[in-house]
Amino acid sequence: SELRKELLDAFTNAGDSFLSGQYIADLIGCSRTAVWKHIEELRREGFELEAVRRKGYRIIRTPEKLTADEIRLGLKTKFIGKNIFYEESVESTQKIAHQLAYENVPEGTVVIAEEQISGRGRMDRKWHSPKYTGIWMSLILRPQIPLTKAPQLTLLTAVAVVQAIEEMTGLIPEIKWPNDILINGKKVTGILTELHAEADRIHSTIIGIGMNVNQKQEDFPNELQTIATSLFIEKGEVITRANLIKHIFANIEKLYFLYLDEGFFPIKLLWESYAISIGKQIRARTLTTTIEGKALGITDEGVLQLEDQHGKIHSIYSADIEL
Ligand code: BTX
Repeated sequence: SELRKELLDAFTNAGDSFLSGQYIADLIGCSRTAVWKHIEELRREGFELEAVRRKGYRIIRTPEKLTADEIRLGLKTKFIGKNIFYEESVESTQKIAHQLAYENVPEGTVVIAEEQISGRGRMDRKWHSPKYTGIWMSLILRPQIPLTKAPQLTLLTAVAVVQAIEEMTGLIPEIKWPNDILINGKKVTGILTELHAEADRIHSTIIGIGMNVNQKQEDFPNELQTIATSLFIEKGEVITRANLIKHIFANIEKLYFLYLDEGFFPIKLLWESYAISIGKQIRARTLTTTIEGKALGITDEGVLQLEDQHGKIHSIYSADIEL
């Protein structure tokens, strides 16, 4: 907003000096309480502010941005992330990536936003994507594979993300089939794979990755309090998002080349080594029905196999899993 811009300009001009609450209030024409609210909002977005009685406020640190330059520096991939579209605020990075995919941008193009106003999950569910604290991005890939194999890319991406988290934090996340990445039982990342196809050929896959990085517990809305977590909450340290993204890109590319050369089998083995549901009693809610049984594993295609109490084996292509 305009007020926000004025406020940030004032802090910029002040440099290392403090701005008093009254000064700010006069400047932007609002009450002291409103000033305090603006300051709190800046904090939520990752600004670090020092507040000293009778002196006022000053900015000590601005939030880390995810601009293309930030990510390109030191990026060692051949094609993933070489072409980056960076936005401050978007409805959904998926939407933009779909548009770009139609325009035939090069494979490996990524759309990244600091904030999504209507980030989405599967089946039109919402994905909470607050400013500066997470990684909200969509990657365009164009593998020459039949449509039925597209879900394998979700599993491949999950492995790449888990390994990136491990490399950056030492935390070891678990994967809940098909697309949830959990730490201590709470969701830290969601993956959404969407497609453009012609007949039975994939034109583009758009892989959306939503990752909670530096949120504090109170940054999550009520309905996510018990089910969501961030790397900051689990590790107790602020994580540099740009570095994490570089790890994710490198890992996806490595696994993708492996996948194109040797097929899904090596990916499947890696995926199973991180999966929590395998061998356990689970409940799978599909669009039409709910099946309970033991998760036997995934097929070479990436389809979940569930054995019910009568010994019948069900192939689950898409569902929500309860452990
Ligand atoms: P999903 O359908 O498996 O999960 C959605 C559910 O997860 C929601 O209904 C809610 O309960 C929970 N949830 C919502 N936001 C969060 C969050 N920040 N952390 C943890 N849990 C949450 C998962 O769908 C796939 C999400 C993909 C998101 C990426 S972000 C970049 C790209 N753009 C976009 O609009 N979506 C993708």
